[in-house]
Amino acid sequence: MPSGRVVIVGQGYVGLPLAMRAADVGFDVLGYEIDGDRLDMLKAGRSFVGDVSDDELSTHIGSGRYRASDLAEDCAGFDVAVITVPTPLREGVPDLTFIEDAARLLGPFIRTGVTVVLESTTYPGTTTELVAPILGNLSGLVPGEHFHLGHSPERIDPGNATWNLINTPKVVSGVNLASLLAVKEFYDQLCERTVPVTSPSVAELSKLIENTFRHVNIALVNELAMFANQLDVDVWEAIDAASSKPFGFMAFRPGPGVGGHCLPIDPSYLSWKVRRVLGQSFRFVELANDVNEHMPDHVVQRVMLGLNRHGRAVRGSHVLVLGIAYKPNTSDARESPALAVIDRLVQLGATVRVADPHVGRVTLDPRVERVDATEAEAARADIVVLITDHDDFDLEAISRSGTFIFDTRNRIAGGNVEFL
Ligand code: SAJ
Repeated sequence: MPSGRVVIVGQGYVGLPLAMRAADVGFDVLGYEIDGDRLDMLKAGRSFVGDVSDDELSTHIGSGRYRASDLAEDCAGFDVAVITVPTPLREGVPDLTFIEDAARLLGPFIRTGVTVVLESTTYPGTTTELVAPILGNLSGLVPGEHFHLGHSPERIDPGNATWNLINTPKVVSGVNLASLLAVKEFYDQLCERTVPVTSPSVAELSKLIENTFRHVNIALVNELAMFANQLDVDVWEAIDAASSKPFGFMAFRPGPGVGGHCLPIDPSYLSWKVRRVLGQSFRFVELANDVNEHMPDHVVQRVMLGLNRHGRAVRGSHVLVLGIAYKPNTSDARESPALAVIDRLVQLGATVRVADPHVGRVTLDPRVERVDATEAEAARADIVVLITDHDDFDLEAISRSGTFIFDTRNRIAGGNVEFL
């Protein structure tokens, strides 16, 4: 039975599941969270992370294995500390202030023999060039020599019913062999399989490769979809046919754009590093960004053309948008292409109603009305635009309305439907 004190800095969709797993296996866990609302919820045993239930959180609070805090002194005495804070972009530039703040928080509490791990997604070199000096300077100890330091990329896919922290292989690294072994030892107690690599930079790059691979391939099929539509070839059927190849192919499908907390952001950490250090452009990433960021405009253009064929201008038309979330069956609207499509349609003078049962409060133009996705609502519209294909949308009812539908996910059959 593992024992020891674990501090996890950042209790979001990565940090809270990690905290729960560490408590599950026997560690005493301190979840450090600076957001007051989140902290209040955690202390009350209420989870704001879909993959963590209130029961699980309350059980660990009740057993004394988990507590949440925003007091720096509560981090004292840790054996293992994991940094799971956001790494956003600010005007296209990586923002590592949360990582820096976390390192400054932990630095004074570093003791000989402890282990610190960075999980946040970032460009190669962050662990050794940014985190290590802060920890070393604040503790007076030497990373790798007096305490262990490494990087282990997060692979949490919120809502994924198949793959989770336990059964997803975990890449682990250390600034030296002793650190690698210490980081590996920690995660071997949490995960079924760890994947040691020779340096934190390799671990950091591996994560960026995973998401850049998706971003670039999604951009490929998005650009292909725009051309195939003009060539009057069904790209969706062609991708399905290509998928029959049992080797050497992975299907990606066109969409209204790329949202979420990973794909629109992570690849730009790589291209920024290449430009900053090498003075060169990572053309695949920059091109993929251009294509994927263009998709909301392409959707609006197709809506305009569709309305035009039905003798209507966008201005004054009633548009029902189905979906706000960035991908199906999630409440997450971060970077969602739906937000850009809605804004552009409002700017063009359309009356826009939006249906998304998963997404709660979200900032929309005050003229946009939230409605239910019903046949009646579809019948009131001049066009229905499917952006996010949530499983609980009754798409047959929407199609029965007879209203012209622009389907960006190729989910609806019918003579009144056009797709991306
Ligand atoms: N998308 C497409 N076409 C596709 C796949 C996705 O347009 O063929 C769009 C989605 O609609 C969404 C965006 O791209 O707007 C991102 O979709 P995603 O399936 O990549 O989902 P994410 O952003 O939640 O990615 C996460 C990542 N997980 C981690 O970073 C730990 C990613 O590495 C996973 O591969 C992905 O989940 C997954 O497989 O579910």
